[in-house]
Amino acid sequence: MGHDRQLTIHYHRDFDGMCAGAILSRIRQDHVLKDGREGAVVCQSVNYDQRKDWDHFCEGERFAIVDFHFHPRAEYWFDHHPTTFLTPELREAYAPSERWSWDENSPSCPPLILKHAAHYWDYEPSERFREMAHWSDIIDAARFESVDQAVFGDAPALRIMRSLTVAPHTGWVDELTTALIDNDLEQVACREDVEKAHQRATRNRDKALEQFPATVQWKRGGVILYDASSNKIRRERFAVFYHHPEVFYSVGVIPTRSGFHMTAGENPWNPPATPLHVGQLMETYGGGGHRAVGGANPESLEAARRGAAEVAELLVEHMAKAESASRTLDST
Ligand SMILES: [Mn+2]
Repeated sequence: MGHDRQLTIHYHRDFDGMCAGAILSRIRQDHVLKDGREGAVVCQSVNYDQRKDWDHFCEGERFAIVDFHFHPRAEYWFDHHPTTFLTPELREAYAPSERWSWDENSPSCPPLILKHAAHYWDYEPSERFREMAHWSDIIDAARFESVDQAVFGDAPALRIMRSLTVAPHTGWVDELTTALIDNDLEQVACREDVEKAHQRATRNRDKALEQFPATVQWKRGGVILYDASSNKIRRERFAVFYHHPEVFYSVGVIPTRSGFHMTAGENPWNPPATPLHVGQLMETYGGGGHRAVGGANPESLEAARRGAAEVAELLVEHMAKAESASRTLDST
């Protein structure tokens, strides 16, 4: 049945996806090689462009997918994204099994693989895999203890995360993921190429922090609006909350490879007392997201700017209403 053929583990190219790929790779090698059915296991990142021809994804090959969309031909599949099913038919095709698991309540992918492996394959995770799961939850769900940790954190996981923003070539994440199969985060973070990339990334971060204030359009009622669409500036995801820790919401415009993106989110370190569902708000603009963070990709820069400004105004209104409601409650 061709079981001697190579199994390719396709993983989402971000920190938790890489850890998920490495962990599944190690588990398969440890626990399935024993029964002699498994050939080599290789980790290869997958990207959003590959969704276009999803039906024919890796046709005729043996593959697994982690931290990315469900595929019915995947030999193993693990994900935590609520948006994992590309069609209702694909949703129908999924049922939890010994080889597939989906848990949209998991903050990241590695913990759900470890849980699954303990349950089905009697797998006892090593300390280094527990460490990867721990940091994956923090990084993927933006559960940093402070904005300082998010921006300046120096733990090995955070150094790797930051180095990914300046990957020297496309195959690099595969190299790091392969290294994580047999090494801990500290060992991978101390690789010369990771250290070099990390130094470059921190210089970019410092520049981004410096350039952020000039992008601010206005700040009012606990909401800040910025326009970081210029291709002449560096961007840092949490620069807005580093400079403006007192705001409840940020709304901005940023460039992407395929146009402009409007993004809105709660301040994770100063969340609003009565939050609005930001993802639902973004559905009006053809986008989506979670309660705390969402985005959309309007057709033009102008539309993105207009949309962002509208969303920001709506959030100001919401905050004002929420505040007057709580004042009314206080006085009764
Ligand atoms: Mn991911």
